[in-house]
Amino acid sequence: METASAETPDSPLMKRRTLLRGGAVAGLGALMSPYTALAAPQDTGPGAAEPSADRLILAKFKDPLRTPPVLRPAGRGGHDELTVRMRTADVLVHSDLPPVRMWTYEGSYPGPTIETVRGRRLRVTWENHLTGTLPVTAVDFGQPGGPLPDPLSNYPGTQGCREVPGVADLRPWAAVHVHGMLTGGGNDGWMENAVAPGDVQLSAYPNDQAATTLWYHDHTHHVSRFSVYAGLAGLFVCRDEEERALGLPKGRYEVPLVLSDRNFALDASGALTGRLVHKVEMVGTTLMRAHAAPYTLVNGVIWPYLEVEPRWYRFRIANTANSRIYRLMLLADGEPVPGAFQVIGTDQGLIDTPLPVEGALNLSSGERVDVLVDFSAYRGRLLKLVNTMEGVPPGSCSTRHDLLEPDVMQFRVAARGLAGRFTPPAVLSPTFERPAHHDLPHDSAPRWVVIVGPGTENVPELWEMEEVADAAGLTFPAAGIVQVRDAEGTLTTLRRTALHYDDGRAFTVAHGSTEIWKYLNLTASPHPMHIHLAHFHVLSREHYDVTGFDRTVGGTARPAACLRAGELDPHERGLKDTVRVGTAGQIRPGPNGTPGELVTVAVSFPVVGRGVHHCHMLEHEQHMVRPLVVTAAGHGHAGGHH
Ligand SMILES: [Cu+2]
Repeated sequence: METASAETPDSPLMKRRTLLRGGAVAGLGALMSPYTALAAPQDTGPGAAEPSADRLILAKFKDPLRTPPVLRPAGRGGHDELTVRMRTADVLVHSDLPPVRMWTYEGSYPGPTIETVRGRRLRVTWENHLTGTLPVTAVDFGQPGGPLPDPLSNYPGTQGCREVPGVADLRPWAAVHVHGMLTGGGNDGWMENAVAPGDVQLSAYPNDQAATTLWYHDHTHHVSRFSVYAGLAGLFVCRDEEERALGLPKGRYEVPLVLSDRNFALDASGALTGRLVHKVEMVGTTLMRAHAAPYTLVNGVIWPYLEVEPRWYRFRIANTANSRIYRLMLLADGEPVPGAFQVIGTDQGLIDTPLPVEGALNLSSGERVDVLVDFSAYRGRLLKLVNTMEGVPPGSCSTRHDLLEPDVMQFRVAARGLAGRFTPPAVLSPTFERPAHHDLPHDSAPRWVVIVGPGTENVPELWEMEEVADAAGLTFPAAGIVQVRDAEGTLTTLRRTALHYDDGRAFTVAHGSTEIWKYLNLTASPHPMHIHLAHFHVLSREHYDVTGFDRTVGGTARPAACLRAGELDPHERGLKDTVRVGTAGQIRPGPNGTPGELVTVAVSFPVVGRGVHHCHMLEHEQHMVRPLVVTAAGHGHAGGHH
């Protein structure tokens, strides 16, 4: 069989046989347990399993991290081809938990990592072999009067919750989107073009973009929060010569860390059953709190450990959780290791030079980051990767914000071993450039997107706006009118043009153009905003006083006003496809306690077609989504005016 290159000798068929070997249960190289027949690995390093937080039952650091299987496409003359089969499988995620029924790509969770080479056009046949109804029990809970200090979502099981109607019977339709892939609208996995079991989605990908980590996941309209949660997510790696020349850690020293969170049902005796539970808190009757589940998985293993050598590693970290934001820190003896993460790449590729993360590595749903970590100073010691909250000591819990168990995973550093001669290259991508002032469009007004909450659907709203040239006749507040006073004192008046997915007139963009988009967050929580058919540079993050917004009317009584410039995180200084539009610091209780953020991005549109832009919190995706059209040059005017 012809292959893409000497380094990709495995056909999809061969890979599939490998994946299927071992039967229906995807194996976990784990300690002896009721659910694994595998022998315990020889464990000569430090470290042992530890109890997790109260009522979470499962031990931490009991199972080794596993790495998703790799799929390499096969060459077919001028392009590469790959078949990926979706199927229902029972997956081991912890050695003391029964196998978890999931919807998967190729029987594994996360799905296999698709390894590709830049410039090799790729055609993927996504085959839907899924069976059964959604393997997730969806529930909500809540009391009139406000959120609970220790919400039920911190704990396993469905006690005290209501079942969400209509979810148990969901059939496995699927629409696969390769997040961050620059491909035309016809191949992007349009969320309404779902395919039924027995059918296939054929998608072609130019695969001609900088080396980076993308990820593929289900995007079926209305139900992606359940289908992705059921297991439909995996990594897609693109490599190129520029990256290869850097000599970055590779092989077993290059490790993907796919983060997600899940919850499970309990049986009558209080034991975990392995049945997936999706549980959200309703605040009064008007707002669904951001989804968060108590068990953190890395590469599909709950709180794993990884034995590492005292040397440099490269980690490709992807946040594939439905909504949880990870603020990652590396702790040694309970203390944060400053500069532990050296950021070398972002959503869309390598940056110019390594940047140390001094505080937390802040990764919201959909974002990826490429980091280097040096373990050579920690011979024979245990390090922990933890999730943190602003205002909470690193490593401590915060039940109010669904952080009952902050630990993510453990690194067991070998006492012996060579550190090697690797040092991070001073120059990573010689072709990477931050946009200069003259690169930015100056002759067109920016696009405005305002995030307002809560709306009529229990989640915030995404408002597309247009500038009002003459605001003289307006009185404030007025529904759908938002005024913004920027850092220079300039007042801009905006009028809402669209809100629901099927409202008229989508943003229409010329192919190859660059536009300035401004995201203004008027809500009390951060939202990761994602644009299909595009990539962007984050230009600025600014803190705004948004207390002048009248939620009852739905407009500003006083303009949203710039308070100060904010900081971009190191991983926000590269090319991206998803950006956190935050709340300018710690979320404080009360309607007026949260300053907003204005995030400005310069977006480029290298491909053509109909896509969407949306919030990547999957619980918001169904409602905070708008179509987006990128047109070929001249098409909008051909044939004259009507
Ligand atoms: Cu959102």
